[in-house]
Amino acid sequence: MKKIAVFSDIHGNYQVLSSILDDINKDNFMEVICLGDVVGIGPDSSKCLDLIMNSNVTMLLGNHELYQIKGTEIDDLKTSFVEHEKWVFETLEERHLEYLNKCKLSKDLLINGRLFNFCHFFFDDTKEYPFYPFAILNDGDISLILKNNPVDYMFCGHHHQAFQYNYKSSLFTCVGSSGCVCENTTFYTVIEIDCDYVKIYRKEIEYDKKSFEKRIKNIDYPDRDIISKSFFGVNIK
Ligand SMILES: [Mn+2]
Repeated sequence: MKKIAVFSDIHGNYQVLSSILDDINKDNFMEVICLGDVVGIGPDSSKCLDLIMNSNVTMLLGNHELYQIKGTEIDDLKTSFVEHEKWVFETLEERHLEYLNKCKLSKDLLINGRLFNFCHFFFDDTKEYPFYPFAILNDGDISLILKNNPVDYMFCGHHHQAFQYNYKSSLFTCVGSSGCVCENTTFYTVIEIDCDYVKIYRKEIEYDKKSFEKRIKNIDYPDRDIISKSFFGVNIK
């Protein structure tokens, strides 16, 4: 039996990322894949990227990484979001940008005759600007994408709420955001692959929410108060 671990949308939550990687390291995974959006929103983009860079995680790019290496002009962002992304950029070092420039948009794995595709959100390496701006897609859009990319299993992030969707014989799984969580637990997705079955489930783990709260209360950055409440359930005042 082969096992793959997948997580997405850490969004600067260092405490979540370190808990996930600690838990993953206790087990035996053939591959660990991060579906992007490690940076932005939360307080610790730079620390999170360092942790990813020093692990054996396959890092795929999300829109928030693309804003950093290609510029926010690639999307249709509100002015306040642009200010936020500028602040993220200021926290990054040259080594982070060099690393991100080498990361890919998607990854295919053929295991036991089944084709698995991983990407942040329907990104396509063959197109320069795939699916910009990053609109929320409806079921019809997802069907069309699966029709044009006939894989057995597709895993994405981007939407912070996890969901699954079937199109013909393809199963689409949005793993959801591991970093933007309001409780003191987070999760990652485990894929078990054997000759006669594929099992997909979520592993819930605890994380140090207290330290995260302390951190976000002690740093100021564009949109922090509203982000803190809506993405992490932390009231600043
Ligand atoms: Mn995203």
